[in-house]
Amino acid sequence: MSNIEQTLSIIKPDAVERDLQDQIKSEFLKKGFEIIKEKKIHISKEEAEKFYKVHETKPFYNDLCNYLSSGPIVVMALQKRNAVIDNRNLMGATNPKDADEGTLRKKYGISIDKNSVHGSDSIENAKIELDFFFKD
Ligand code: IDP
Ligand code: MG
Repeated sequence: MSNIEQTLSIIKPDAVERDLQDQIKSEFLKKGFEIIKEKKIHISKEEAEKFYKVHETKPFYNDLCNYLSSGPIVVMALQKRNAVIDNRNLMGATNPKDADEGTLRKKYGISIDKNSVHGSDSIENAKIELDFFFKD
């Protein structure tokens, strides 16, 4: 099988603040993801604006960037077959209210903005987002 992929996962400030990172990481491992790279960081508002640039025209952009830079986050490169889509499925819908039972956002998310995890939405964006945090 050659469709081994890597995707970017972020454990967002609301989850780090509640000390959920080990629990969330164990959920990834249980589903067969390998955590290839990992770091805990606290990004600036400017970095958050760069990361979320695709959303710059959205009404929630400013709040989103304030939020992602509001506290420490854990960024990870996750690897498995079909990592991008499998991670999106494990995360669940953007709004925890709409997320299916058993998904990370259903279990841990508080609200549409404090939804505990980020995951790349395509193979192409996964490469861009992994480079953003791990290229050095
Ligand atoms: P995703 O994280 O499920 O890929 P996106 O549409 O890419 O969702 O939005 C990025 C992030 O912006 C979401 O995870 C969420 O935290 C926040 N967000 C999305 N839509 C809204 C909204 O309507 N109000 C407030 N925050 C939002
Ligand atoms: Mg997205």
